[in-house]
Amino acid sequence: MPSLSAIIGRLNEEQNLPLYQQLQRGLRRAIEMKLLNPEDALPPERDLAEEFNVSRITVRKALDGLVSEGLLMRRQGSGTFVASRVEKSFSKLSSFTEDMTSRGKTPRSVWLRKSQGVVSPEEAMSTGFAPGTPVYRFNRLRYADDTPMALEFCTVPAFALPSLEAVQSSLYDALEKAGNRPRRALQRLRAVLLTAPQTELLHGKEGDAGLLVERRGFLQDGRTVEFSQSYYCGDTYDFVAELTTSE
Ligand code: 16G
Repeated sequence: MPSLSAIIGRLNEEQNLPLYQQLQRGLRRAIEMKLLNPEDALPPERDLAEEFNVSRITVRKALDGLVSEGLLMRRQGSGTFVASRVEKSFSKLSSFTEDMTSRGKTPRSVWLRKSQGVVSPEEAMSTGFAPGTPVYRFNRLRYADDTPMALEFCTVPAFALPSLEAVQSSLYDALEKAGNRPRRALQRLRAVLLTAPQTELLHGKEGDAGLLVERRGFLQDGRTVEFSQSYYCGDTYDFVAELTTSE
């Protein structure tokens, strides 16, 4: 990578714009013009401060702003990188854990709720479960490394798992072990406005556009084994599908 000052130019005390904003503007432009690419590592803050002849506090402030805009990401212990959008296949029946692992990221979840009960009227409508069917519910905030990626609500019929505690890090692993991993699924995607609590969890900004992906998974014999709703920040995901003509 060429030196950043060669890309961005020198910062100028004389300008009306504060130095940290000049640095931010330069980095933003460099990312937009693809002079800096996803996953490129930025030099350490100390080196940037020296290169641009500003204090480390100025550099830190500039980078903090770009991290919260989602243009940069920090990885603990290894520095600051240009953020990459996650491409997710819309035609593969994969799990969050598999999606993230295949991209070299470490999946992690923060549990918000794990409970058992009977199917709610709303769940009964989306799953076809008869009223009274025992279910497990899993609500997690899902991370790739240190970045929150999705807020997920899953409902699984109790017959599909040996216990509530069977799900530790991956729901699909637990279903697989029980011989009940979904083999087919229906999926629907729609744009949503994230609510204030959702944006807070996903580190977004109020009014951010989000994506809601709902999946209903089926066993080989046609029984529903999963109903899940996943909320993503609109700017972190690209959903990609391969289309072919039917012969
Ligand atoms: C994905 C699935 C979700 C499934 C979860 C299992 C989409 C849109 N949704 O997030 O339906 O419950 O993976 O992940 O892909 P896990 O096995 O890592 O818990």
